[in-house]
Parts: sequence; structure tokens; C-alpha cells
Amino acid sequence: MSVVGFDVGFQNCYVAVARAGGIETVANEYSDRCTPAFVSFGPRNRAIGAAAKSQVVTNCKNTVQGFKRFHGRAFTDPYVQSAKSSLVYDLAQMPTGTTGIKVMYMEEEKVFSIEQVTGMLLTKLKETAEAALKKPVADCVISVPSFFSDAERRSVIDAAQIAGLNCLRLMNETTAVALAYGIYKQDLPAAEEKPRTVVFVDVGHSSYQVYACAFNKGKLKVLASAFDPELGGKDFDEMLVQYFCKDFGERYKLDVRSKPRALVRLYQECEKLKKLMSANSSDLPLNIECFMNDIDVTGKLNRGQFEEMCAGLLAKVEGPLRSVMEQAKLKKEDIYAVEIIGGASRIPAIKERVGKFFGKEMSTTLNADEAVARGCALQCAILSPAFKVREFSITDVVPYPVSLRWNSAAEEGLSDCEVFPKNHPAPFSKVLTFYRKEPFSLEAYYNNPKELPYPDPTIGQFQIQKVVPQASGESAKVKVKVRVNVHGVFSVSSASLVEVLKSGEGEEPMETDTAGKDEENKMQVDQEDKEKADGQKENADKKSDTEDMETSNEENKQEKKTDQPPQAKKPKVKTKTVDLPIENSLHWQLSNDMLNLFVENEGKMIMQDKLEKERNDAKNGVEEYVYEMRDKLHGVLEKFVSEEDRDAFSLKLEDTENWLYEEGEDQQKQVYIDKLTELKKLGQPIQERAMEAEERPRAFEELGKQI
Ligand code: ATP
Ligand code: K
Ligand code: MG
Repeated sequence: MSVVGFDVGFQNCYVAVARAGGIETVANEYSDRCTPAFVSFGPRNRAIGAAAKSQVVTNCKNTVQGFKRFHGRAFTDPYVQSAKSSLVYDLAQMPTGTTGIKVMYMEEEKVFSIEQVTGMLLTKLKETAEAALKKPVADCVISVPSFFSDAERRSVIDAAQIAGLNCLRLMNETTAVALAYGIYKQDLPAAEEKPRTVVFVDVGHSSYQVYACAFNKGKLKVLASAFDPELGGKDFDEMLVQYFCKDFGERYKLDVRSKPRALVRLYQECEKLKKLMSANSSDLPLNIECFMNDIDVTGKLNRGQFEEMCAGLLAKVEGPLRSVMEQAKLKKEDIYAVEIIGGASRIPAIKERVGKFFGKEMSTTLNADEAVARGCALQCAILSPAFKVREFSITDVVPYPVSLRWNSAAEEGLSDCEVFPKNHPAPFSKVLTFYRKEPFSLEAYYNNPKELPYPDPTIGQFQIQKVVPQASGESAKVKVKVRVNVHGVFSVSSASLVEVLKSGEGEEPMETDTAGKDEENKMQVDQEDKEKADGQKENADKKSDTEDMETSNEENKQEKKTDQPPQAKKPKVKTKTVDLPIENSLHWQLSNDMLNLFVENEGKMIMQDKLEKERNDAKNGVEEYVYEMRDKLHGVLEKFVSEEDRDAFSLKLEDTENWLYEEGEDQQKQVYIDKLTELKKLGQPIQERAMEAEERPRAFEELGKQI
């Protein structure tokens, strides 16, 4: 198996792998460890990563970027609609209602789902990992923002599948960073000691995340998370773009927003300026030649002015810091260190504000760009049986409270219950007990829509099928296991019917579980167990969680009492459990058919890219041969060819060169191969004669020695 971690950023992606020497961030074919999150579509192929980014000006309508946040969203989602107006490429609604992108590809208008687009990016990142490891890659860990909802997470898992990746865990970006921080620390407090509390701050291109984590030897526990999904480097770029659009409008009478190409260039230059301002507080120039209508534009700005125009953005830095401290009930004195990462954390005003809030200097022991990918690779190594990694247990948190809703007895209407409160440890499973006579359905949803960065709080519907009454006609006991899995995704993972067996040995049927009619449709939290997926041991957390659940749910408390009358303990009843089928209908989930089709199409596009590359290589082969021979015919090969042959060959080469620009511009691979063979028929004999001539004196020398 492969051990690979992918940080799929809004703007920048990183790939880390585990090798014998340890975890290593690997470079792409341009010797760059950063791969831009860009995909570009052309008449014959796709370009992904750096090659796509280089087309952002020349092929702007078909070069997509900034798509990370379209996962799991309806096309009508306000986020999508507002992004749509500022994007240079087109978005489209998928038949299912989700978001797709519309581009010209292979000379046809095509709509690709967001899963496909991220799948393409992952295909590229996978190739980078494969080139580094020199073997096929499938198993991996992929990062997502901690604030991603279920729909977004499932969408990313699908994207991974489209790229032929087996995502062992979707890991929250901040948790990956915490792992990268903690695993090498030798001096963490022992298990029974007061944990070391560290705050992690990630300021990326699109978002801002804050995590408070408690570390002890061999484990990390996330205490709380907070975020502003709408604060990142791109918002600072946006302020600069706004400023210069206005400035150029006034001084040059240019309507920059009317020309996508000019706008894209302005974004690029503003980002450069922003980075320069991080290191320089003096006036800095912004110059763009032939910007619009052949006009060169020039402007300037300094850090003071920049900070002034970004005051509103900078004011948003404190909120999540305060929130995380309040949620985790931490005081500033409790914080051992504040680790800051993410590209935009280099903006001095941001660092300053974070530092001021905590009243301490920020630590930068982690690589600000690569820590997420490294953390993911570490997690993958921990999950891999093939790698020996220090034991390290990770307990993450649930970002938004999750509730279940179900129809109780007809008269009672809907009942609901919060199964996973905010900051509940994850991964985690709970077993709920229902008393039913027939199939029933559970609806999972986020119960605090205000917190949610989406308009729709739906998670999904789960139909528990094949429920039948007990032989006595009374309600059957149905145990339903719900979990937040390793990906941070809620699911109803199993359901079973507990049948009371009458063995004829005088055993009495257990009547106690259905003590009263009104108990029928109630739910009871029967048992909880922490996921052991990553080899974690159950610990004291379990107990406190059980208590939480009981005290927060009056209904369950009563149930527990009424359910355990003394006669229930008679050891006479035998039971049998039968697994029940569950039908899921998950919000925005791609159908299997769709997913399979996308997998197949990605395979075809990979093949097409490969063929196009081979075709181009064949064409380049002809071109290179023409140039090489033309030089040599008048140089090193001159003595070995008659004037007549040379002229004929020269003419042929010239014809071929012209052909390459005209009819031969766009031919099948075989045409170029044939062309090269044809040329070589003329060139080969000349080269052979030259080689023989070179060998001859040497042969004489050899001969001389022998004599
Ligand atoms: P996200 O985490 O939101 O998915 P990402 O991971 O792609 O996004 P990063 O690579 O962490 O984002 O950060 C990219 C941002 O950092 C860009 O806005 C970039 O302009 C900004 N940035 C990089 N270097 C500097 C610098 N020296 N000064 C200011 N901003 C910088
Ligand atoms: K990144
Ligand atoms: Mg990031």
C-alpha cells in the first residue's frame, strides 16, 4: 500500500509521502512542491496544476480555479451564486441540482461536476506521488477544512474515487497540522498529567480556521474548533483589485471588469503586490504593460494604506480566536503555544492581531505551507500496517451539532434528539434503541442552522427496513448504531432487531422493554463506544459522554429507569439479533451510476491526455530532427554528403518545416512518426558515413597495436 497525504488547498496543493527516511513533501514535474489548484481545458487535452495556471490569461474562460468550496452545494446556494458573478469561467447546474462548471473541452461545450473537477486535480497530485514513489498510488489521506459539512465531505470522497484513490481518512486540515506538531514532540506531558494546550491557526487563501488541542504523550484531543469560512488571502486580493479597478477607472478611464483577461491579470498582480507588502512597508509599484486597449497602467500602494483598506477584514481575525477559547473554557494563561500556518498568515497585520489576542509571540515550528500535507501523510502511515510509526491517538470534534428526527406514534408527530452536540469527540459511535412494529425512518440534520455556512441543514434520511413486531404482537426492540466516522461524516451504520426467543423451557417473554404503550416510539441511548478505527483505546471520555447524553435528554433518562425494572434481570430470556437493511438517501449524494460513469470518463480523459502528449512528443520529434539536421548539414556532416544530396535534403527539411506550420500543424501521431522515418531515410546514410569516418582512425590504431 502507499502512504500519501494530499493537502488540497483552495489555491495551493501539496503532496507528502512516507519513505524509509520519513515523511517528505515531494515536488511535481516542475520541481515545485506546490501544485496550483487549477484545471485548464483545451481542444485536445486538459492541463492540470502549474500547466493550467499558466493558461489563466490566455485561456481564461476554460481555466478553472477556486472551486474547492463548490463541493456539496446546490447550484442555487447563495455562495455559488455570489461566486458565479466574480468568476471568469462559467458555472452550471447539474441535473441533480448541484454545482458544475461549463467549459469548452475537445471543441465541445461540456459540463463537469465539482467531483470531476477535483477528481482531475487529484489525478495530477496522484501522478506526482507516483513519480516520487515510483509505484502506483491508491491509499491516501486527504485534507478538508474542519468546517466542511457531510455533503462537502462525501463529495470530496467521491472526487478521490474518480481519481482512483482510496481515501482512508478525510482529515481536518487543522487536525493534520496538530498531528504534524505533536508526533515528534518528545517532551509532552504524561497521560495522567495536565495536558499541554496548543492553539493552531491556519489562514489560507479562502478560509480561516482555529483549533485548540490538548496534547499528552501519544495522543492529541481537539478541544474546540472555530472558523471563518469567508476570510482568507483572496479577500485581501479582492480589496486590492477593487482599489485598482477604481483607481484605473478614474485615471485611465478603463472599465477593467468588462474584460475578463485584464481582470485576471489584475488579480495576479495584486496578489504579487500583497506578498511584497508583507516584507516591505514602503510605497510599492504595480505596473501592467498593455493592460487594456494597449494602455500601460501603473499604480502604487504601501502597507499602511493596504491595512487601512482591509480594516474590515482584519477586524474579523479576533472572533474565532475568542470563540475557540470560550468553547474550550480556556484562559490565555492555559495556552502553551500558538502555532500559525497558511500562506496568508504571512500578512504582518494578521500575525500582529493573533499575537495581541494571546499576548504572546507566535511559534512557527511548523512549515506554514506543507504542514497539512505532512500531517495527512503521517496519519496515512499510522493507518498503514506496512509502516512503523509511533502510536499516536487522535480525537477530533464534531463541528456542528447533529440531530435525528423521526415519526413517533401517529398522534405524537415528530420527535427529535441531538445525537452529537457541537465539539463531541469524533470518530464516535452510539447505539440507540427504538421500539417499533414496522419499518421507520430517521432523518439526520444540523440543528443549528445559524452556525452552518449553508442554507440547507439536511444530512440525509435513513430507512430502517424489515422491522416486524414480536411474536406476541408487541413492539420489537430495534438497535440502531449511528456514528460520525473517520471522515467526519454522520451515518447510520447498522440496525438490528432484538428478537425474544421462546425456547419452551418455561422462559417468559421479556415484557419489560415495552413497559407502557407510550414508550413505544421513544428512543434510548443504550450504549456508546468510541471508534477504535485508529487503534485508540477507550478512555475516560467515554464515561463523561454517556453522562452528557443522559442529562441532556430527559426522555432517555426516564426510559433508562422504566426500562430496568427488577424482573428484567431474570436470566431466563434468550434473545437473537437480526441485522436489518438500511436504505440511505443522503443529501447531494452522487448516485452509484453517476459515480461509475465519472470514474470511466476520468479514465478516458487520462488516456486522451496521454495520447495527446504522445502526439505532441512525436511532432516535437520531427521538429527537433529538422533543426538538428539543418545545422549539421552545414556543419559536422558537410564533408560526408555530396552537394547535390545536401541540397535535396535541405530542401526536404525546409518543406517539412513549412509543413509543420501548415497542414502538419495538427496531425495524428502516426503521421509524424512516418514523416520522421522518411527524413531519416535521407539523413541516416550521411550520419553513418560520418560515424564510420570517426571510427576509422581508431580502427587503424587498434590494428597498429596488434601488428
Ligand atoms: P485554503 O486553506 O483556504 O484551502 P490554500 O491552502 O490554498 O487555501 P495557502 O496556500 O495556505 O492557501 O495560502 C495561500 C494564500 O496565502 C494566498 O492568498 C497567497 O496570496 C497568500 N500568501 C502567500 N504568501 C504570502 C505572503 N508572503 N504575504 C501575504 N500573503 C501571502
Ligand atoms: K495549502
Ligand atoms: Mg490550506
